Amino acid sequence: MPIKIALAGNPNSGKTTLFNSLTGSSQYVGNWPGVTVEKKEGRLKGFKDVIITDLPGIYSLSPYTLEEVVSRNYILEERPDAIINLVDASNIERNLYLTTQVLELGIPVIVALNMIDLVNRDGDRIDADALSRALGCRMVGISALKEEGTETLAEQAVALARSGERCEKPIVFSPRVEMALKPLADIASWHYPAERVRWYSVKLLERDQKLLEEGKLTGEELAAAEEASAALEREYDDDCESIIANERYNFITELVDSSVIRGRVGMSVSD
Ligand code: BGO
Repeated sequence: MPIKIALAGNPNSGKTTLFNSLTGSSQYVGNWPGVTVEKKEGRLKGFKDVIITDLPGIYSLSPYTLEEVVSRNYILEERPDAIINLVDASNIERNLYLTTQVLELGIPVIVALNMIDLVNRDGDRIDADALSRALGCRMVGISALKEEGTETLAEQAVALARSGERCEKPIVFSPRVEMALKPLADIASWHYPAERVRWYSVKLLERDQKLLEEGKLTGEELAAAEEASAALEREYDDDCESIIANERYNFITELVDSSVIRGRVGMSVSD
């Protein structure tokens, strides 16, 4: 069985550039089943038995756009051996939003901080070790355009896929949200393998339509999940999807503040 590695990232994060660099001429292009979204796969250069699948560019793993649905279905159903999450390091704050979700899927993840050449050009510095510790996953700085760091990324991604080593889940949410997630994790653990419980408990709290449509949960479990979401919403006077999104952004803001050193005072890394 070949090793499967998926490439996930925001639109414009450099996925096409990286995919071309990693696979060279061994690419095949088709469509994802049933939809007119392009599917690209290729063999990783230098590795006979490793297939890279380029997922559509996405900002989130919500079930709202075709690209999001295609990406999450592939990850949840095909279970790649590892995910390379490509992050535009010159726009790190926005890109890490997807990262916090990818890390919940229970699949080994390596984050590739792309466009490091732009970050360096601007005199900014990213403390990748601090980011890696806080996110609980491996991290490699690369420039897909200049093909710098891409060999190291490929080697580390393959090693990760072979080892099956899953990341430690980062502490993203507040104690109150964690409290709401606890009974949902108990419910999810009846239906899903342990490594996927985090993903499904967050999705249950958000009343994710695709998950509810799966029809795996009993009426009693659905009622308990609804009560957990409704209680949190009453306290926050906000809907669960927004509560979760806000907490992700708060976590990322703090993380970026403590791990990105700006070369030009008053400028953000993306300027
Ligand atoms: C244009 N460094 C730099 N500096 N740029 C990069 C890097 C990197 O490491 N990686 C990618 N880019 P895609 P998605 C462009 O096309 O791979 C650039 O959507 C231009 N085009 O070259 O397409 C890459 O697949 C005119 O830039 O991303 C591309 O994820 C002027 O990031 C862009 C300037 O890369 C998006 C840039 C006509």
